[in-house]
Amino acid sequence: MSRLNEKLDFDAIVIGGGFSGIYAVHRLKNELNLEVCAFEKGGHVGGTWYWNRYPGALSDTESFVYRFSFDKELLQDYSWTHNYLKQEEVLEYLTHVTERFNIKDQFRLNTKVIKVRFNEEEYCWEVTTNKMETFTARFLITGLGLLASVHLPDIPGLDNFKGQYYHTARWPQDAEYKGKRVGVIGTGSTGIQLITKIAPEVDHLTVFQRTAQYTVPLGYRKQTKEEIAEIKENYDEIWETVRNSVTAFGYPDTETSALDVSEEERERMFEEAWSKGNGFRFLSHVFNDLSINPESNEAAANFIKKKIHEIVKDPETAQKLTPTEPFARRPCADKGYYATFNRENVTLVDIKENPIVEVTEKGIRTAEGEHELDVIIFATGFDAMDGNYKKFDMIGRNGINLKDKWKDGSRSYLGIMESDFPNMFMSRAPLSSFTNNPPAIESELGWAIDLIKHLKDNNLKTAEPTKETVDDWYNLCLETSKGTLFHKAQSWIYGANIPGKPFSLRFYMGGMGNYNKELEKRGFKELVFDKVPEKITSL
Ligand code: FAD
Ligand code: NA7
Repeated sequence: MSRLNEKLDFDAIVIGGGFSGIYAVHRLKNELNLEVCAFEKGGHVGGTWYWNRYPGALSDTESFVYRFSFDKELLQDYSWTHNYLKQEEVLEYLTHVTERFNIKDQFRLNTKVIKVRFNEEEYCWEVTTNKMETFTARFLITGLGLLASVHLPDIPGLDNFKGQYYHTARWPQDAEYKGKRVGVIGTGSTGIQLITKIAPEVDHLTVFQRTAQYTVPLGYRKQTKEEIAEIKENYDEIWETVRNSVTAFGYPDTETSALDVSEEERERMFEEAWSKGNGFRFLSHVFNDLSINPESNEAAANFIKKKIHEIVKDPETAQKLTPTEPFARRPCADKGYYATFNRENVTLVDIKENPIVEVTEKGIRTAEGEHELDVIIFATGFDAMDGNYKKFDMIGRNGINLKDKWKDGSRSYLGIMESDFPNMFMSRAPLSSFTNNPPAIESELGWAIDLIKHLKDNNLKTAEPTKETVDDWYNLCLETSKGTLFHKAQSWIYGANIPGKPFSLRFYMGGMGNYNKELEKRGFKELVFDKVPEKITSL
């Protein structure tokens, strides 16, 4: 392996050991032959699937496309048993990938990056870790995670609680909750999985719900060997569909609007989607306009509301579980969430009507009284997309700190680069595509790694977008999001879940197919190469 610049410690430094970090290290090391080092603050690779070990943690992308597509043999050799993957199965898969492609040793675990700085004189990144070591590299790849910066709400009195409390994304292996009085705060995708799983295992479960959720059945089931063999035979076609579709979930797109069909036919199609399962299929692949046309959206929302009232026996509980927002968050899917509220040992507390006042020694006190608990579980989500980018100093040209640059809303070029941050390539960052993640990671980092190859082959030192191209990308993202209803829901997609966070667009909503077309159309022609630092030009 020959180094690009002998003065530097590495050719490339990668931060993060999830899907993104693993993909980046593999391609940089094994295809570009670069010397690579990766830092991961966790004790194992896996990212999301290392941290989120809560009971019931499961992918809601189907198994056949919640994986890398870059290696045909890997696709054929590695298998699965059910149509969705449990947390430990994704973790095993990612561990296998690092071993199979001989990249395990590149990851320095339990090592947190606490500062990065672009050195304009040496055209390199300096990366400092919590071990107070600083390393240099020409390229920096940040796979810090889009849903990885934990959000633990600031509820008064938490320190006084005599029981245990856990956040789902920091779930300890020895967590004790079985047979206990458990309170869960949060009913997003995670809360829905957790609540359904633990309700039969605990003495009593109190669910503190702020916003009622739409969720459809997941349709979790075992897949036969024949079904899996058929998928494997057709993988080329499947990935073609994935890369050209809206959601990249492996389902074909549809041209039919919910308003193109009669009411009876619409109900029949919703019913069919309900029985097949999957939130993304329900939202985006039965009709093409549920997330853009208020009337179509309302038809879908009403269908789910009707289901809630059919499933939940107590009308008051059913009413509390009925959403009032449009059906416009990241869709949830479940294994019997609404029916869980028919259990004798489950209580629903609507904290919009009856707010949490404080955590006491014994439990949670709401405006209407105290709920005694042994365990409190926070399923309260993440400071999504840019949370981890603001946790440490990331210094680009002229001392510009990324958190200052992003203080009114985060920006990027293609979801991958930012002006003033040459040779820094982000994965799943603000203004990347709102899709199934592994194919998006392969698209974004695929483009970035091709660019690194281009720099290497042409003896170029740096590439970066201008502020104008970053603004253009933001404007295109705004344009593509205009029709959608996602801004009508107070979710992490716009940053509404974090107090004080600017409400702003954080995704390219044009779909995977169009995103890939943008990458192809633009290539590298909008970038500036080997920009001379301002200090030198002004001499
Ligand atoms: P992550 O897997 O989040 O990895 C980022 C890593 O960076 C982390 O391990 C973190 O420790 C590390 N890191 C961050 N900052 C630093 C630092 N300063 N120094 C060192 N290390 C650092 N997506 C789907 O498409 N389908 C699904 O079904 C799905 N299910 C999900 C279920 C849950 C419970 C959650 C939380 C997310 C889910 N997601 C799903 C989103 C999921 O995050 C992505 O699919 C994918 O795993 C992201 O991979 P990543 O490598 O980009 O980020
Ligand atoms: P989400 O979807 O952000 O859900 C978090 C939940 O926690 C949601 O119900 C929130 O209510 C609730 N929440 C957040 N803060 C508070 C406070 N302060 N008080 C009460 N309730 C609160 O996170 P998830 O982990 O479920 O899912 C995130 C993604 O990760 C998901 O899309 C999957 O891909 C995995 P709110 O709705 O904001 O009123």
